[in-house]
Amino acid sequence: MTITDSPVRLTAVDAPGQPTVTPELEALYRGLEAELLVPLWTEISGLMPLHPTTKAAAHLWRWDRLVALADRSGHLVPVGRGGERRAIALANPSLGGRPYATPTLWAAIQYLMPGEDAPEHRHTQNAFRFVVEGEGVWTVVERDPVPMRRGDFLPQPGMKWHAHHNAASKPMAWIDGLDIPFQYDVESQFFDFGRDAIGEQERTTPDRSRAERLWGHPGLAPVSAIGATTGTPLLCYRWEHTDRALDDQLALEREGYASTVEPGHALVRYVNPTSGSDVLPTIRAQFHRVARGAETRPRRETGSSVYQVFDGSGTVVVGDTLWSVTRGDLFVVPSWQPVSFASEAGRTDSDSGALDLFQFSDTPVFDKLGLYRSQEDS
Ligand code: GTQ
Ligand code: FE2
Repeated sequence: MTITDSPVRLTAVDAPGQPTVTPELEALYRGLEAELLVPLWTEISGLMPLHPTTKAAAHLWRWDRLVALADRSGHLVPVGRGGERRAIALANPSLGGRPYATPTLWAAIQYLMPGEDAPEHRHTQNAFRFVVEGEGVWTVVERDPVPMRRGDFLPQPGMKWHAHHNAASKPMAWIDGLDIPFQYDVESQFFDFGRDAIGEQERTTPDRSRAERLWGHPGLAPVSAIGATTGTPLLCYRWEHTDRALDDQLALEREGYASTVEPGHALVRYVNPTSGSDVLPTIRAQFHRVARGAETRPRRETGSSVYQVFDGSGTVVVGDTLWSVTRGDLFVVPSWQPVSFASEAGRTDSDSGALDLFQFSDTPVFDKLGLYRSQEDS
């Protein structure tokens, strides 16, 4: 290889901490380039910054625009084997046009027309669905049909067979979250195609899944089935439970008990009923309720999050960026960017005046590797 073919480019600069620029130094740098070598002293501030310097941008997508484009896709793009899903991913503006909401997380709107089926497959990527509006789609996980309705959170650990089926007479939209970018970067992905059509038995649309009948009773685990699973065995966390848990936290606070993370801010995490830990090995999911007129303190953490406004209206501040948000809007909070929320009573469409936010993040990855840090800014 000649020097001009080398992808390594070293520039001698006259700067503090850098060696004096001489013809000999230039010759050394050409020699290093030719051998594909890079010295630390030219790279250190970029490679080893004092705190996370994110490649991702804080960005907001409006739900009404996403739904309009998903609906157009519904009329133009069939769902079937090969393309697999009518899913449209958020592409962070600072990540080179790739379908990455953050450096580790995929977030997409998925859309099924009346009567449509998305074919069965399985993959190592961990996934979940969250429903901000509508009903009528059943996701069939390991041949267990699970109905999806507004407010429901449906985790789906890696390598479980899954298909989706719209049994209703209307189209339905929901969001998907997956660890696709993370698994792409660490090169861990496997994918298998399943049956082209789900069985007749799975077209039945029971009100509750088998997973819920086994695992969906508070504080109780079926002794016949206790055992280690990767990710949660409970395939749906219903809105009525989430709503009540948040309501109770705020009610207890009003009664004088310490029950919220901070005044007016109720927060729950979706957990694996067998262990109390995160529902998926790479993804944490949480739900925030900011009471009418309340605001949260700016907080930052390592790792990135995607939020969807579930109900209400308010303002969100991420670093220097401020958005007015309303139902369905999706936004990204990059690593180590301070984020705070305020509900906006008066402008709200929710009954309570609260701002309800669904959040998912890559925190379990950071947690397991000892890289998690958080900080409150005052
Ligand atoms: O529904 O199975 O948004 O496999 C991306 C990949 C959804 C799914 C996505 C998937 C799915
Ligand atoms: Fe999938």
